Amino acid sequence: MKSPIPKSHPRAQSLYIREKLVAAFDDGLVAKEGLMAHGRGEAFDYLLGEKTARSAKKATKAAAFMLMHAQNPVISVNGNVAGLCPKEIVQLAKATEAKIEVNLFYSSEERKRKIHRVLKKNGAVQILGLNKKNSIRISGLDSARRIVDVNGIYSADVVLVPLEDGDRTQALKNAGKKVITFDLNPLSRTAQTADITIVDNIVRGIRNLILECRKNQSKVKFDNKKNLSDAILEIRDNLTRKANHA
Ligand code: PTJ
Repeated sequence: MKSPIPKSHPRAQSLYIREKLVAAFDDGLVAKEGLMAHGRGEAFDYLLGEKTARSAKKATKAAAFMLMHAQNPVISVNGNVAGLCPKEIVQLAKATEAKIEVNLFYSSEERKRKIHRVLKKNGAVQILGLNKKNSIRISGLDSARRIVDVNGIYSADVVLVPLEDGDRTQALKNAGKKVITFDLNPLSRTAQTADITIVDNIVRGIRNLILECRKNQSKVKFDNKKNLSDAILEIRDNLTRKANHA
């Protein structure tokens, strides 16, 4: 179906991203709750001016360094991520030699299979999280996300958990892992608990992360709490600019 959104629309990019997510919902990749999560993300993206902020660029450099220097990096994929950027997930996995693991909050075997299919179609060679024989529990977590692959998240040293609900980041950290996330809400529990939070829309941010991983990275001095405060100040400055032009 042809998109009704004209390219000249001031919020065209956001509206295209929304269309993509809704199409993925219709295809059975995204949970109902994923639509709400997306709405929350849109609100924060609007506050950020729908562009990549300086703080996000800094976090991206730190994340690229961490991923490229990891022993066993894993990218955790949920319904929203599979719906929004399956091709880029595969590109990032190739650039960083990371494993891909499907790990859902609202778990369903059918949705897992659909996500698996979409990742395969986009070039993924190996996808973890489907073979029950390799399942193991991580402690300190009640949701379906506690079931992980023994060769994937369970044994990872660095895990990328984009668009995450609250508890898992802490559980992964308790298990000694470094956690990187994409989260448009700088105040969410995941954003606040991760080692590196990229406060950006994953659709923009993952492309920057892939580019950064393909470069020669140098270690950047990075403090996640400080960077999150910078992201909040960038939102405030953007709102002040908007208010002054209103
Ligand atoms: O597919 P499942 O079953 O694993 O479920 C996935 C969702 C996303 C429904 C689940 O993880 C969830 O409920 O997440 P939350 O608690 O809503 O958290 C998602 C976070 O991602 C929120 O802080 C949103 O602001 C943020 N977010 C939403 N869309 C984007 C985003 N961050 C970056 N880019 C986005 N496009």
